[in-house]
Order: sequence, then structure tokens, then C-alpha cells
Amino acid sequence: MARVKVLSLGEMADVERQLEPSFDVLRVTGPGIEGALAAHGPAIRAVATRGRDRIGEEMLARLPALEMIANYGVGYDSIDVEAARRRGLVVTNTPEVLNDEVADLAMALLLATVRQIPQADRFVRSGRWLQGNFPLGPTLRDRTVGLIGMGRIGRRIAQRLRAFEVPVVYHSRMPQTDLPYRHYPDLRAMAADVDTLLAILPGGAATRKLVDASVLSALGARGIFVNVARGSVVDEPALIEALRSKTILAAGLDVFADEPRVPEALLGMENVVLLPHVGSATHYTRGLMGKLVVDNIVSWFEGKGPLTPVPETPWHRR
Ligand code: 8YV
Repeated sequence: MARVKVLSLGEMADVERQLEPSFDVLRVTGPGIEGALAAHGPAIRAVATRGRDRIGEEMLARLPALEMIANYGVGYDSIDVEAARRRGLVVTNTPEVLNDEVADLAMALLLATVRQIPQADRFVRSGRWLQGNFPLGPTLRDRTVGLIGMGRIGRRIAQRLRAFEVPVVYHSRMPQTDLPYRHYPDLRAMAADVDTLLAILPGGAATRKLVDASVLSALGARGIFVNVARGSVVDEPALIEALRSKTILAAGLDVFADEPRVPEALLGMENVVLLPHVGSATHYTRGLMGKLVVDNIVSWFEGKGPLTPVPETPWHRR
């Protein structure tokens, strides 16, 4: 019997290695996708993706035999889930296994931004210490952090902030009644009350440019903005302008609107810490994420259903 053909979008060597003994894996990304769809589209029954290449209605139309899309990552905003749902496809993601890793990175980026760790490192390396001490800087000690989003990862970040004895409040669409933190239904109101915003919410149309010029202006001159969610949740030009004009103090960014392209204006700024989207990027956690992608695909083709379907494409045993 012919093996199930799986299209693997992006570099996921770990996933491909685990799939290859049992599946026919077609590995392609970016400009190569077009040719792969033309040659193999009708035979492809599953797609594994790491979210770099958009899976929209058009691509789905060229994959008539497709049954499922397994996303390597918890955020699946690169997939048109509504179109997938209409087609009766199942979309899976990798929730839970990366919560602590991303929360650790969020704390690291917050501290690096507040305490200017990369700037201090550059100071030592360039020999400037020999001319005098590194200037005093801001602290986490007098700050209140407003989390934008309070999902699985947001909760882990809040726990860490509590251990650091930093007051936490949050903005989300729905208040979470089991949590001790104050909920703000209005993001602008929260921004005005805190001095530090940390974004950890899903990307996509519903949250596009949620953090705009008015939110940044409400955050104010002591303000620090940290983003470990998606570049799309912030109006990037407005953020650049707010940093340039000192409307806010600093930013720590792990995500950008058009990765891996980072705006030139940010590269030249001293009051930003820039990371190459590494929230979950460790051998340990990417290993767990990869295994969950593979387990979802295997489970599906064994007829046992997906392990972690996204809420938009729930699976009911047929
Ligand atoms: C990964 C992520 O960078 O889980 C997510 O949503 O953003 C990250 O863990 C990505 O999914 C893999 O490229």
C-alpha cells in the first residue's frame, strides 16, 4: 500500500526524521511550495507546518485529499482555520509543552530590557567600562506588569512575576474568575494604570494592531513594552515612533511583523532588546513540540483522531 504523503513546510528536521520511516515526506518551503503543489498537491493527505508559510484558502483548494494540518507551535495564525473548518479538516497545534519555556523567555526578555543586559554586555566588550561605570538604569522593583492575554502561557508568566514580587494585572476578552489578578476589559485603561506591558496572546485578525499608538501613549514615558506573542498584535510603525520620540522608554521584542525581517529603525535603537523569535527555541522544548506534531499525525492516520485539535476544528469520533 502506498504510504501517506505528508507535506512538511519549513525546517522541522526533527519532525521529518520521526515521520520518514512510516510516511512519504515531501519537504519544501517558501518559493518551492508552488512546484510541490503542482506536482503532488492531489496526493497530499497531511501538512506539517511551522507557521512561516501561510496556509490559506488558495493552498487548501490545491490539496483536495488533505485531511489534517499539524502546526508545530501553539499559535496557528498562519493557517486559515475557518477555511480548514469549512473543508472538514482537522488542525492541531502544540499546546502546554512549551508553556514554561516561553514563560522563562518572557521573564528573561523583560529583565534584559529593564536591566539593559545586552547593552551592558556591549559596554564591557567595547572596552567602555575602562572609561567609567555603566549608567544606572530602570528597575523591575517599582513596576506593575500588565499582561495582554491570560492563556496557558500568560498564567505561567504571572506565576513567575509573583515569585519576583511584581504586581500583575491583565487584559483579556473574558475575565478568568479563578485568578487573583485584576482584570481590565479595556487595554487602554490598563496601559494607563501600569508602566510595563507584556503581550502573550494569539495573533490573527482578532488581535491585529491591538497595541496601537493610543495604548503606547497611555503607557507613558516610563513605559516598557515586551512582546513574546506575534508581531501582528502591535502597530509596528507606531511602536517605532513611540520609542523614537520617547513616548515610551524601551521595548523587548521576540516577534516582528515580517519575520525574519526586522525594521532598520529598530536595529539602530539603543532602547530595544531584539530576539529572533526564540520563545520556545530549545532542544528540550522543540523536541516535545516535534513529538506532539508527529503523534498527532500518527494518531490521525491510525484512525484514533487528533490528540490536540485546535478549538475551531474539534474532532468527534465518527
Ligand atoms: C515557534 C511559536 O517559534 O508556538 C508558537 O506559537 O511562536 C513558537 O513556539 C514556532 O511555532 C515554530 O517555528
